[in-house]
Amino acid sequence: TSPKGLKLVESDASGVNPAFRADVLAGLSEAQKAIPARWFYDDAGSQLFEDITQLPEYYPTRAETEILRAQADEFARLIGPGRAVVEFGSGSSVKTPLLLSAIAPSAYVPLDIAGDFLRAAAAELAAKFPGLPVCPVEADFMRRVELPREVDGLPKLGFFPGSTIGNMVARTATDLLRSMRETLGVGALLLIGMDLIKDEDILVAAYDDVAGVTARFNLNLLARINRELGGDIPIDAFVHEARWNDTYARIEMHLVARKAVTFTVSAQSFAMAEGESIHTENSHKFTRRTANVLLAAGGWEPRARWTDGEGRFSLLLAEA
Ligand code: AVI
Repeated sequence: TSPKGLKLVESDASGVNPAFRADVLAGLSEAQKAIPARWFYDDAGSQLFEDITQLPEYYPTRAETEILRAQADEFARLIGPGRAVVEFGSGSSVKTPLLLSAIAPSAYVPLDIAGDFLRAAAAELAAKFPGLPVCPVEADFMRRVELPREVDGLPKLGFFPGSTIGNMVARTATDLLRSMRETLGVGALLLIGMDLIKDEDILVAAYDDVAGVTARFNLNLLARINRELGGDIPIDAFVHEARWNDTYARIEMHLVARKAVTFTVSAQSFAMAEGESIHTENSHKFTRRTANVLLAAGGWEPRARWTDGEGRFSLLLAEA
C-alpha cells in the first residue's frame, strides 16, 4: 500500500487524472522542475515503496516499529484505554496492531483518500481485533474530516506514523497539523513519527540504496507520466540522485538528465540541459526542538517523546 494518504485516485472520461496532468505540466514548466511526491504511488510505485521499507539502508520503518514494540507500557500509561484511534492513512499491517494492542482503544477510524486500500486495510484490522469497532472514512485528511457518529463523545488519539509529515514543506505540514486538530478536537492526543537528523552518509544511503530500489522508485514516476499522460520522456537519459539540503534539513530526490533532452507530455514540449534535474521529493529530518516547534505551530503541545535504541527516529505524543 502507499504511505499515509499520498495516493490520489481520480480520472476523467479519457482515463487521465486531471490533477496529475496539471501538477506535471505546471511542475515541468518551473525554473527548477519539480513534481509532487504523491504521484510516486501508482501500483508499481506502491510496491516499490514496500520494498524500500525492507532495505538494509532504509532504517525508518524498522526504527519506528522498534519504538512501538519497546514502549507499549509507556503508551498504555500516557494514553490510557478507551480512546478512538484515528489513523491518518490506511494503516500498516505491522505498526497499527502494535499500537492498538498497547492501548486497548474503544474504536479505530482509518482515514484515507484511496477507498480500495482503506477498505482492505480496515477489513484486515477488524479480523485481527474482534470486538473493536472499525469505522473507515474515505476522505482527504489535508482538510478537516467529519468523524463517524460511532466515535462521538469518545476521547481521540490521532496516529500519523512513518514520518510522512517530513514529505511536506513546513507550511503544508503546519496546515495539516491544524486540520488534524480540527478533525480530532481540543483535548485530543496525537502520536506522530518524525525522522531525525543524523550523519549525512547514513541519510543519503537510505535514499540511494546499493540495490537500486529507490532509483527504480524515483524513475517509475517518468514511466507513469509516459503511460498515463502520453509522454515520450527518454527514461534512460535520467539518473536518480539523493541530496542532503542542509538549509532545510532535508533529503531531496532528483531525476537528473545525463545529457540534453527534449520530450513531450500531453502534447506540450519540454527541454532540459545536461545536469538539469526534476525535483521529485523532500524528506525533512528533525531535531527534538524543530519537531516541537512544528507541532506547536500546528496547535499541538508536545507531551512525550521516544526514540529507538540508536536514536535514529522519534515518535512524539502531543496534546491539542
Ligand atoms: C513515505 N515517506 C515517509 C518516505 C520517506 O522516507 O520520505 C518516502 C520515501 N522516499 C524514498 N524512500 C522513501
